[in-house]
Amino acid sequence: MTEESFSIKKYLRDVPLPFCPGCGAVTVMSEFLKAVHEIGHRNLDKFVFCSGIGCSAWIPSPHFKADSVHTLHGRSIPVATGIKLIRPDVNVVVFGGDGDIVGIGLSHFIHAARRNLDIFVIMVNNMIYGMTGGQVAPTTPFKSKTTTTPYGSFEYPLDAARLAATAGAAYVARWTTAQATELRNSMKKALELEGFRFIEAVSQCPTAFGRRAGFKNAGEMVRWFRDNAISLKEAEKLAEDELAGKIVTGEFVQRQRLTLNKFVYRMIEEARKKVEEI
Ligand SMILES: Cc1ncc(C[n+]2csc(CCOP(=O)(O)OP(=O)(O)O)c2C)c(N)n1
Ligand code: SF4
Repeated sequence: MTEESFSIKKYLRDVPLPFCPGCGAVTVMSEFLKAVHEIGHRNLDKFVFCSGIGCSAWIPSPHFKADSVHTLHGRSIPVATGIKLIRPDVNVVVFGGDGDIVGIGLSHFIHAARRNLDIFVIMVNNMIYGMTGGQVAPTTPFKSKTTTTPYGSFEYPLDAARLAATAGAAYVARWTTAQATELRNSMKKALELEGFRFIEAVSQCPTAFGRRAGFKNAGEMVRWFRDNAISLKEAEKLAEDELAGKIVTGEFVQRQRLTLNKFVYRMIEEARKKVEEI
């Protein structure tokens, strides 16, 4: 069998993409599709995509040639829960921004990880509410200037990867868009695992975050990621104040636990047997 080369066009509808030039969402989109291709898929027929509202939520819908649900802001995980429970045979993948997934949607995120719901969540962490023009997000770096924090944010950012790992996720990793190969390999791994899988892709939003935070362009932001990304091993050796400004990347957890789906279907089977015995 000859290896079919990757062409992103095969996976995308002929609709213009809504992203600004240099937006990191394009890297996340293309690395995901390459990952799907590299593990042997040739279309997206075995997938259902779910997203909320935000720039990052446009990644799958309406662009992927696939079934997708564009839900309300913050509610992609509850909708994905319903889809996965009723259609355990499909791969349910959620795309969303940091505001969508760990701002308004935070409690759904924690509970899906706790329940080990069998879905794959890809969060594009651009550190801002991009689509609405650059308001501070729960992930905005300390002291960063945004439209709602003109003197700099005085809040400490949320660490979504560590939170997912603590809550019980099956697989958690964080990479930046400067680490496209690592991001893709991690996506390939997550696609083939079971349970709640979460990848945080730290990504550049040159328009709503970069300009105000003092970056000249998207390239400068990617270089910032490249120069400040450190591994979990390196991070272990640093004190808290030395970690300021660093982006800790790598695989945070990989564990096996019964998934919510398997548990629910097992219970249904047991209940059925009991009824038949009566
Ligand atoms: C219930 C609700 N509240 C607020 C909004 C307005 N809104 C739309 S997108 C968004 C935030 C987008 O930020 P994020 O999820 O991080 O995605 P990004 O655009 O940065 O990719 C907000 C607040 C909305 N659509 N619905
Ligand atoms: S506003 Fe930011 S996140 Fe939205 S498309 Fe533009 S660069 Fe990307």
